[in-house]
Amino acid sequence: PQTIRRADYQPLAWTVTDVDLHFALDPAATLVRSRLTLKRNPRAPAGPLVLLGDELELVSLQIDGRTPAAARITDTRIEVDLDGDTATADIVTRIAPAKNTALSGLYTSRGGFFTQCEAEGFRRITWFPDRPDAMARYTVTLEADKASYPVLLSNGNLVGHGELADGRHFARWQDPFPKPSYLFALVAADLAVNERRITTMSGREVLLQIWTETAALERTGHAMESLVRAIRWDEERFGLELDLERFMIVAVSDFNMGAMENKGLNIFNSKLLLATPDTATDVDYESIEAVVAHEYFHNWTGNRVTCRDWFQLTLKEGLTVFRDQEFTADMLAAEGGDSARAVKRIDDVRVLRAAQFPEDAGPMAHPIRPDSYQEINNFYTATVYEKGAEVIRMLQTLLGRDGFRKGMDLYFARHDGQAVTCDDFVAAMADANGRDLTQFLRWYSRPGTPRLSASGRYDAAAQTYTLTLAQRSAGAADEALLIPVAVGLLGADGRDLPLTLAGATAPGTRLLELDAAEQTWTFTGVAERPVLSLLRGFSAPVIADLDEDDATLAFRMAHDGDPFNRWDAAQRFMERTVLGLAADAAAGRPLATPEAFVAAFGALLADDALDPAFHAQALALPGESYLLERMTPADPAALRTALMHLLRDLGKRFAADWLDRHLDCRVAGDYRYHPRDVGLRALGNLCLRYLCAAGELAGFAAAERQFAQAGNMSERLGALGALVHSAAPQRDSALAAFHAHYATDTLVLDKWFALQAGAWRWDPAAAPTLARVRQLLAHPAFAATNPNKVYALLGGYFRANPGEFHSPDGHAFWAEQIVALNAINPQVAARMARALERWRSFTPALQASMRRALETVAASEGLSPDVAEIVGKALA
Ligand code: DPP
Ligand code: ZN
Repeated sequence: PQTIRRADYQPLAWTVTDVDLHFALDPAATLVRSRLTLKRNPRAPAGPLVLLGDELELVSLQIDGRTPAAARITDTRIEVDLDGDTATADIVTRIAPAKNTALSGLYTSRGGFFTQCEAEGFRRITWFPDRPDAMARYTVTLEADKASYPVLLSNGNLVGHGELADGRHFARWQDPFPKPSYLFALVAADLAVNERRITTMSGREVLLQIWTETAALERTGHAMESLVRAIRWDEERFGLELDLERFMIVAVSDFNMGAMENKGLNIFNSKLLLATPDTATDVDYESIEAVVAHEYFHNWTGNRVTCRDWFQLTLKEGLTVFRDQEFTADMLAAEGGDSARAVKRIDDVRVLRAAQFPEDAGPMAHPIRPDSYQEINNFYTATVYEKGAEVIRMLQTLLGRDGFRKGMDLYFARHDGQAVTCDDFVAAMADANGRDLTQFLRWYSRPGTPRLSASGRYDAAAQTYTLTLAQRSAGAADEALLIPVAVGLLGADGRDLPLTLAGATAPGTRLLELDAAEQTWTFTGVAERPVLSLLRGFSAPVIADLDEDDATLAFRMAHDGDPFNRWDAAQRFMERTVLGLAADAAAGRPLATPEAFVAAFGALLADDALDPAFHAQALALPGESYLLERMTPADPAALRTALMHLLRDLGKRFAADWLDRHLDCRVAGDYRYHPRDVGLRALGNLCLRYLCAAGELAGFAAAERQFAQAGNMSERLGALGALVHSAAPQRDSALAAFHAHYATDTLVLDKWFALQAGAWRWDPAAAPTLARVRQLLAHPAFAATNPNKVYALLGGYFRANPGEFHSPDGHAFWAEQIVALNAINPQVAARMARALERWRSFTPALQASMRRALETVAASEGLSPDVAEIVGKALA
């Protein structure tokens, strides 16, 4: 496999100013005619015109009307030496969209044509300098059978349409903004539209459209509301306005990613667009709002200013994730106040810890701006996205909201219409604020999760508290990072003490800037021995190593004035408890939950002052994949035993309280997506989870009742999940009832697949989950060609069910499935392949079967670069 390096970047010798595309659409053989207007790049070393292709049939190539005498042509590359400063290339290509199961480039889905071009899909449509710094103006003509494909869409504005012979018709679109090829899109299908006109901040009227299959039209309302809110928010928070006359979103059922920000024509995986109370959970509603906003925000951060090369991916993704996180937080806070904002922060950190921390400790570890890759599709990672967003958040924390806004304004003033680098972004932040951010830039080149440790010393006589912070990064790099560390000090009554540092006093939280390996601060006027609350709001993406005893954790769990840290204290106490139990399980000792933990947990459960959404977060155990990562060696069976013990034990001991609280959480009236109701449903469902885990008959009955009477999907799925994650006798009949109710609803069936693939084995005599997963592979509603189905069933097993998956049988099954998926869809296969990359951290017995499975895949024939990179790096 070939390695691409960031250091090798060269500007294009020939740029494209205009592209004229013509598609004669046909599922079996689509003819693509392309005319490129070429210009020599005066700022680049001289070189040939380079066009890239992938699985294309070249029909003809002409330069300035003539077949070039000396073009060098391979399967993936055309090089032509050109004279002069301008040229025109005419290229005819034939492709087979119906055979394109990789879903990259132009493909068919349920009778329509759709595209996905990021990162390198455009070269699967036509020969092109397919890289993000080649920005051109596009005119696109689509021609297709009118009865089968009545709707023909592409980027920009509709400039012509009409009838053709033989029942065919055409539409011509022109995008006024130069764009890279990865933002090209077309759709040709039988679709219906939900549309709305709104007026933007400068008084322009714009048309918003959401296109879906007719039957799904009634499910587009929430997405439309979300889009309007996103447009308003970007105007208010960043002064950024929609720049198009028309903004379209199209839903598609077969899609590798969540959604794609093509200029003016976003294409969405239907699971992130379509929702009704009966088909979507509260979590789905929140994800849809966030992703609609995310893709819309890309219109500025990504499209108007794009990436120079793919190593800069976090330039647009980290920044846009940060923007969507802030948007969601503001939306939640508008209705649910600061507590709802804290819950959003907790959610985001849960994701970071569960997905990004393990990635950063394994063979795929990379800086948010990688230095090399083999297959760029493998670098749409939690590191580039979620850690990237944390890096942007730190900039806002350091510069303040206004300073950050000034930096954004300067970034657009300087770079609108350009393809730029992460350095350019940080330079705009630095210059707009008159601040040297050279040290901060190290966050862009440092892989691994830094560790932060703290030690405090209280001097009662001097009334001072001396805090020493130290940082450590894994690997060779010993240069210190600039880490913003928000701290508070708690008094014995649990309240924040005022913080005085060098004569200046802050009420509760103070931001320290740690910019050396070790640094000390002395707080004065500290009247009592304080308890430290470190890294409030998770002010930096680090692992904080705190040496707190049980009593301190229990104290912070009850009192920390920072809601994030209060939650985090509970998580730490839970982690300590679970890992202790897992060690006992691994050693064959009897399991007993420590009473100190039970007492602290009981107090938290009894706290009636807590907002329900926060309460649900605080009482939920840390995720299994996060815990597995914290365990040495990782022993999924022992961890599962520990988790089951703890859930059962807490469920039983507090059975009456869980039941009362469950009843208190009932929401009356019609479904609303509102933080208050969402929080109540989350807490009510969590109560059912503990009760059913404990095998409480009253819990089974309550879950069965809620399942039968549910007025919305959150209640229905919450109850079903509680039954499935238990030994309830109602388990199978509830699953069957759910299936019967939604038998023709493919999106909802994904939930049904995922739930079963993720099921724990509460009855030790029951068959392993693998048996059920194998059965479901043959279920008529399953299709290995549909990414959502694969993510639900195989992802639900490989990634969301470590306690069942990690066994020699599970690993052999994994190898078999990866080889099969590789032949269908390399991107999807590579995602699933990542489930074994951390194999070296497991117990020796599991390492052996994992290694065998990885070697089986590595040795298989026809391995895609996508999967080859993942297994190759794992085995290296
Ligand atoms: N569509 C994906 C996203 O928005 C990749 N750009 O993150
Ligand atoms: Zn994105």
